[in-house]
Amino acid sequence: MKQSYEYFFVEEIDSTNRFLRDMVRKGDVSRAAVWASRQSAGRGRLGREWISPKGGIYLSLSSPMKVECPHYYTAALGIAAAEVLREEYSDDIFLKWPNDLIVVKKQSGAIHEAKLAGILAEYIADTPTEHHVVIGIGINVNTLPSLDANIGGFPPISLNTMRKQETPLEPLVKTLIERVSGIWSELECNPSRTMLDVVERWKKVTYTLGKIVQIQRRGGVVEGVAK
Ligand code: BT5
Repeated sequence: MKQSYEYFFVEEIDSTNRFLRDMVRKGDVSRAAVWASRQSAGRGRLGREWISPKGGIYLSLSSPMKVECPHYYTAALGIAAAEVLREEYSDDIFLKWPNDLIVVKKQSGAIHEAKLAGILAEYIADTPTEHHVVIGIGINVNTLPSLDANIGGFPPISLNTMRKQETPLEPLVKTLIERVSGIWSELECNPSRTMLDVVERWKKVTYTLGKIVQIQRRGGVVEGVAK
């Protein structure tokens, strides 16, 4: 059964994840989506910054966490975003494990990878009722942030640079919320079957399968081929 999600739009906020996390912690909302036109202090992982000017999508969703493995919620959001962006815009868009959406192009034999979107997942245990996830995605749509080339990582790319035209934000945000809340509702109602479904859908949009990956663990870095 599809759960209903409360929906909030704000013109500017420091961080949609911070805003939604605080509301969830206070018990004001449980299943909700917050979309902002811009963020003044957008957050990446490990204290990094997400540059968030007007023209991009900054969206966070929250849900009670029903399955034991919270990573399925993050994967589901990444899969939903990759599916929607691939269906609407380009097959060159992939989900790169664990939290990036990248565009991969072959040009004169060389492979170019650029970052279109990033995902930030937070798990909240100190809510008045049950545990929650708050997961946000930032997508470069009609704006291309300039990044310090010395930081490393992928160069940024936007839908605008790929398509050479502006993309209306609101229909894309609504489609994303629909798709994510659909999979999350399934995770709540039918966890075992949906977890299998998430893995199958992930295989269709991932760029990591068959590639060498490194996993940071307590005992050091483990390297292997993603299967
Ligand atoms: C991420 O972190 O990729 C997660 C970004 C999540 C942003 C969303 S927006 C809605 C919600 N509210 C928030 O406050 N956050 C979430 P990470 O893998 O740590 O990548 C951060 C790195 O990406 C930075 O250090 C830069 O190198 C680069 N970067 C920053 N802004 C970028 C942008 N707009 N496009 C591409 N790369 C960017």
